[in-house]
Amino acid sequence: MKAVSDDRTMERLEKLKAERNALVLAHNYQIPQIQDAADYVGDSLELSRQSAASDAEVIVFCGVDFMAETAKILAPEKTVLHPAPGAGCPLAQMIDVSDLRQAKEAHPDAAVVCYVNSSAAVKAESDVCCTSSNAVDVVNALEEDEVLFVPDKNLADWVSKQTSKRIIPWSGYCTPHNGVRPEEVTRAKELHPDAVVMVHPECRPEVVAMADVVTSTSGMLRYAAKSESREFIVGTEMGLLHGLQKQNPDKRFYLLSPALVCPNMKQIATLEMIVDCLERNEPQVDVPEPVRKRAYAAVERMLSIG
Ligand code: CIZ
Repeated sequence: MKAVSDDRTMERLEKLKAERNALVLAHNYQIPQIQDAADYVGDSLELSRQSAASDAEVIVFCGVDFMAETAKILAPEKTVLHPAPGAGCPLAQMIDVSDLRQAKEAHPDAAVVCYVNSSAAVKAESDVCCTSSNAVDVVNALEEDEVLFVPDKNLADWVSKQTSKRIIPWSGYCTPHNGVRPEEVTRAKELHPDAVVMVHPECRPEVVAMADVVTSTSGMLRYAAKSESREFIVGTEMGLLHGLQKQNPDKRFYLLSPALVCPNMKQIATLEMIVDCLERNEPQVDVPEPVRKRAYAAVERMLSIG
């Protein structure tokens, strides 16, 4: 049941949004209350594109830090607010610019492809960015036969199985996705024998090999909507279950593993946090212009590939 205080907070939020010409964006992994209050819910790239396309002056980005940074990279003229500035992405933190520069020196002929789960500084040091839904297309569109793929080793493995190019993986991983074990897939299939198993390519290769569908969060939403199946085992962060269930009330969704919880995504824990950052006009996301321009080039190149 919704509390009266929730309604009051929503009223304050709507008033502030109108006064500030603000848009609230929430990632698919946010808690249900934040997803329901947002103007748009989606994956990081969809949301960043949304922020660039909108005529809002202020964007409140509910997600982890690299996502809010990507919005700022694509929409530098806007004020981008991040209600939980301490909400980082451990995967993005598994690579830094000096390590990447060293790897580039060790592989001078390789193109550098960075997953969107990376800092603006790492994007700026890369040739092109990718998401989990376009990684194979991005890699195949490059002239180079060798690709330094950073920072997710599991996504790199997934891509390497679908390209003839030599993929040099980084060693990073997403803790919740990498935490799913093959035995959990076996058990979930026993419990729900008619369910389709959908997993994110950030899962380990052994888990990916057992899935029926391997795709991004938005890919899972699209797949579940058009599929004739009534039941799905979901191998991505638990926040996506809210969107899946909301869009498909007649279908059933089961979380593959209790490991699939990202504590950083849950740092935006109340609507008040969004109201508060709009009232204070902070914390603001800042990306230094020289870094932003180079990171923008890597993102733009990905967008031109499609
Ligand atoms: O790019 C995103 O939003 C992430 C982290 C995952 C996905 O598959 O949407």
